[in-house]
Amino acid sequence: MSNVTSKEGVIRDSNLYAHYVFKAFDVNCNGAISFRDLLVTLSTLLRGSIYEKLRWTFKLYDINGDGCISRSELTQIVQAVHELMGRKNQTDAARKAKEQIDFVFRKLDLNDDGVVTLEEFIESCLKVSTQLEKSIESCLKVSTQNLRNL
Ligand SMILES: [Ca+2]
Ligand SMILES: [Ca+2]
Repeated sequence: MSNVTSKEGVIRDSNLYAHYVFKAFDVNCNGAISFRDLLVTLSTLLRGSIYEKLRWTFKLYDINGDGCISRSELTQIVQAVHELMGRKNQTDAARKAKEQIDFVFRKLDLNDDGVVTLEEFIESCLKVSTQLEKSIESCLKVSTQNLRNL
């Protein structure tokens, strides 16, 4: 079995996000992505229910796999994304990252206990997607009405 991260010894910053995604693909957590892992993950992402997709995303964010997302885990993911996008200005990036983390945490941590559980994650994400669906629906309604009026 090959382990991409341990072979290289140090995980370089630009590879951080890839490292987290790798971990989320590694279904049985043995340090390698087998063909089966790939199939399971792809079918979840492509054909899975909204719950399955959210569960996968939750797993990506729950870096130490203890069943909840801590502020420091979210910080690591957000920083990895910023590094991926090649943000040069460190102070600016750190400030932006902190703002995003505070915002997301306020939305996700429903009982305000400092960690986000899978239940909280799914509940708040579903709320956001329902709002999004509603606004898309109303946009569609408006445009169909406009078409009828033509
Ligand atoms: Ca965790
Ligand atoms: Ca909580």
